[in-house]
Amino acid sequence: MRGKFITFEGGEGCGKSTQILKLEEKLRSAGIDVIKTREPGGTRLSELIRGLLKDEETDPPCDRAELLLFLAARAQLAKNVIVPALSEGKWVISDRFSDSTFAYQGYGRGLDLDAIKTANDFACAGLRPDLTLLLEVSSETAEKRMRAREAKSSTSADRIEKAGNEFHARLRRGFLELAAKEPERIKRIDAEGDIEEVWERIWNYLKPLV
Ligand code: Z5A
Repeated sequence: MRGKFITFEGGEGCGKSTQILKLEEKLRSAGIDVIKTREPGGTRLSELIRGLLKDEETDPPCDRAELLLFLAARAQLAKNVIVPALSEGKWVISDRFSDSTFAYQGYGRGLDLDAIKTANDFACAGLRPDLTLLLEVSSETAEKRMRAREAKSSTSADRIEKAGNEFHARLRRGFLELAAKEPERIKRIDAEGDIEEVWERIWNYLKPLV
């Protein structure tokens, strides 16, 4: 039986990576064979592309090049990791997938949404998540979490994180429009509150599937 493909989406600092770790642990303890991955990334080539996308030293990609790099990373991940795992009955949970491209490159950068859809369908051969959890926090909460993390790990904001408030506001609105178009697949999760509170809300959606 085909496994389930679950993706987590949202703006930076919404807490996806933290909640994905909890889900991975929970699924394993329920005896489910699960693979956790992230986008861009998840294969050697896709991780190299991730490095290019985040690099600030060389010439930054123009908007179309950025889109194509995200899609190249996804094509490799979908073909070599996600599709084989699902067909072996494994569950795959991914930190971001196609909805991020519509939100960031479509609503954020302003690239044509129909063109993105065509290119994205080609890149991942029509692979779509069974369920997407969209984690929502206010921009103030996201900012606070990002600053706390930077202070803890002495990292600084990358090229996309530094794209400006207007860009981030557009992509947040984009995620909401995507959720409104596909309410069956994309579930909006209130991600305000502490880690355990958010986890409870997520688990409520997933418990019946498990
Ligand atoms: N991108 C794109 O443009 N197009 C695409 O097609 C794709 C991606 C696939 C990937 O960056 C970038 O690529 C991203 C979108 C773009 N751009 N940006 N900017 P990434 O993978 O490096 O990072 P990210 O996906 O944006 O996520 P993140 O910044 O790592 O944040 P997060 O995963 O949502 O949050 P977190 O790491 O779980 O939590 C952040 C901090 O908050 C951390 O210190 C936690 O301990 C803390 N935290 C988490 N939850 C809580 C709660 N509930 N309370 C308090 N503190 C919390």
